Amino acid sequence: MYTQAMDTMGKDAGDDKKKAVRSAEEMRLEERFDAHIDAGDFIEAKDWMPEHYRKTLVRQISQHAHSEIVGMLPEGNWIGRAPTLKRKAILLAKVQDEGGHGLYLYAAAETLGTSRDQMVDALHSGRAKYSSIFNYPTLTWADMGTIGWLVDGAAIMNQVPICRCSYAPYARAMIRICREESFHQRQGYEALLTMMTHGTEAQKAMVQDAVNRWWWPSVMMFGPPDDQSPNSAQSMRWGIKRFSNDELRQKFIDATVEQARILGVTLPDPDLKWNEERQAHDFGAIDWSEFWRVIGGDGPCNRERLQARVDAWEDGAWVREAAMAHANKQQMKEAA
Ligand code: FAQ
Repeated sequence: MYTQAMDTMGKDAGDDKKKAVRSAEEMRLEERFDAHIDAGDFIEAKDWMPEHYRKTLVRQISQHAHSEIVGMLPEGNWIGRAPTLKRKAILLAKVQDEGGHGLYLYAAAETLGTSRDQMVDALHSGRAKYSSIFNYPTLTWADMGTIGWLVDGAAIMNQVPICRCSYAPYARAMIRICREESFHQRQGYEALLTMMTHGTEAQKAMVQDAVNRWWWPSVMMFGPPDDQSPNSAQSMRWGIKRFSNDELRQKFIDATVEQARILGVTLPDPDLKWNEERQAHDFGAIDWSEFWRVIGGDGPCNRERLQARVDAWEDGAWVREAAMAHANKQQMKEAA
């Protein structure tokens, strides 16, 4: 990419004169880049961008892609046990969508000059993160509805603003992803509503239990509090993030309280109450030690999730080899 070409030039150049010229040029490019950001313009893959902007995007987009791919696992666990054909078809479609989202996002990250193999390697070796939420187990069928309602609900709240992210390939990918996430959220809510309105007492209790287990991890999905979020200020300055972690968390909680009331479930937070002055809900203390432990690799299912991804990669080696052999054969045929 252009940015990398410039770096190479810098390393090869060696003499001070060339370095000074380069840095003046770089300052000019950076000023122009900042002006584009200030004007709300989109940045395309071929445009000049500061190295830190590129790295920040690769970090966020690849983590986002990994989250979609790892996020298929907790739900995949229930495809074979869905209670009806209709629910099974919906869950299959949802999990397939997530695979597709991962692919759009890997492709968006590739436009920044990082290969899919590099990103997958970073995931498999534990260097890359993925969303904390997918390190929790799915214990009952009600978890499927609750993931749709709360996890996809939180994902939409976070991701709709990314449709206006300053990096155009990411923003474009997010538009389609958000449309599909919206279906995901609705199907989850509808599945829970069915159980809460027509279900047995045991089914209603199963829904409440799932909500109790998923509520706090969903609230944590938005990331650490703003004063402990090292990336937020710069990402907001660059228009990668449009709202801070705490702002989005608050919006999610405010939107979800009414949905919980209609559903007839209790959110497991005794301190959750409307604050007239703030025109927002107050909520209880979040256990940030749990969040840091989970993203540090020690959540309930971290090892299992990573192992499942590594196994899938290794088991799929023959498919990649066969595809390469086929492509080579086609190429040789064409050449002949
Ligand atoms: N989990 O400075 P910040 C989905 C890390 S997709 C793990 O605030 P930033 C669809 C963060 O990376 C869900 N790590 O970071 C679906 C950083 O570490 P690093 C994924 C987290 O980037 C639904 C450190 O903490 N969505 O759900 C988390 O400015 C159902 C400090 O944090 C996205 O990825 C976390 N929750 O803000 C699929 C959306 N939070 O990288 C299946 C795009 C923070 O310096 C079923 N990403 N960290 O080593 C974002 O919006 C941002 O990256 C944030 C974090 C908001 C997640």
